[in-house]
Amino acid sequence: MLGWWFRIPLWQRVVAALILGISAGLWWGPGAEQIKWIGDFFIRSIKMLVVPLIFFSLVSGVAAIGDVKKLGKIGGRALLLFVVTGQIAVWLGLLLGTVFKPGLGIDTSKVVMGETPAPTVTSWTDMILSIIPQSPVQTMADVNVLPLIVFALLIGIGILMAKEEGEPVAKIFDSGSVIMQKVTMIVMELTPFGVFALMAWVSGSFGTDALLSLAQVVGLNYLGCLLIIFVMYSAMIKFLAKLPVIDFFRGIVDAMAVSYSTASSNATLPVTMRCTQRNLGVSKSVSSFVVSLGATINMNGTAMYLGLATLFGAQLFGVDLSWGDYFMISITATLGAIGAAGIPGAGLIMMALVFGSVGVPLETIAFIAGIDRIMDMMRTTTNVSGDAAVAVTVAAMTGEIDIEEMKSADDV
Ligand code: DAS
Repeated sequence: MLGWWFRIPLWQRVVAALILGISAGLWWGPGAEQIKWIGDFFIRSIKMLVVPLIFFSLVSGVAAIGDVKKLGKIGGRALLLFVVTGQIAVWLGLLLGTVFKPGLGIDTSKVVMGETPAPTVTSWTDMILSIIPQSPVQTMADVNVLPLIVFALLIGIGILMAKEEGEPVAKIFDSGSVIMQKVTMIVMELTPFGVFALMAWVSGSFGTDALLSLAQVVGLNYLGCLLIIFVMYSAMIKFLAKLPVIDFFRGIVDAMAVSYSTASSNATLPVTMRCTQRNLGVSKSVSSFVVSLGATINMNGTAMYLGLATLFGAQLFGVDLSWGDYFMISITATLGAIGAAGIPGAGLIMMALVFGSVGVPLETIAFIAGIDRIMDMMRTTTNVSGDAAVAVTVAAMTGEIDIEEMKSADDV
């Protein structure tokens, strides 16, 4: 009876759900909140997968790499691409904010100002200590992805170094990884319903009036993200991975749609892994390692946005910024993007870190918090697309990609 439904490629069902959801929300208005639980059900279902999927895939993926030197080669390239693309993203945000000046022309005279925090810089030591899990089990229970990745990496490296004695354990993680991918496929069937409900809630709650009042900063956020996705990542795929750009984007359509509707890199992680492995032929080793790491520390959309938002706040409240401040923003925005968790609203939280580093009033957050979700969706899509782009590029550079396996999205 439902055969016809499953004959439609998932990505087409998801894109249709995205469009129908937005239309339904604009028609229904705030009442669409009543079906938000369907979206929450979907998000909980995929969040359930994050810890076991990362743990089994990453350990199995690292163990499959074969030797620690090769792991270093893959990790080194991935981190270099993360840093370079992150810096380009931050400076793009600063450029857009400087050229278009979105913060001018909004009346802030009635805003009751708290005391603006003195410029601070985040503590490096806390950032470094936070990546070591105190208790691996607690880290899993808290879904603390970065320390979980460190623990899984260490287990994988331990298996590599144990050679034959590590093989029985490697086999357990290999089958665990396959099982988690099958469970992901089952949960993925909920995507069209979750995306429809989430998009109806978002467009019904925010509608057009909230957007119009801050249209310029929303527009610049979308412009910056689209430039990162379709210029920077396309160039990376074309000139570094030397692969067809069209095939890349067709292969990650599902991940882009899920990241846009959930505004969560972590929740999209199972989909990003599936897209890079199944549609783009990236090896499980590179996909599980680079995509997991990327979902946590590679957030170019967030980095660009933090730069743009800081200039928006400085213009809003007449704070003059020097070149030294711009460099400070480029550092703290990068740190903020690395420190931001792959969950909805993470970028909004990190804004306080960047604003504080150059003395921009935190009251700025009050102006943009109301529409942050609309911008977060695009930031997250940019973050996830970047994770996939780096995974494909590193795989192509290290011979860990099977071009024949690269299927069109229709086969998914
Ligand atoms: N929502 C975050 C993510 O999951 C991005 C952000 O808040 O900027 O990537």
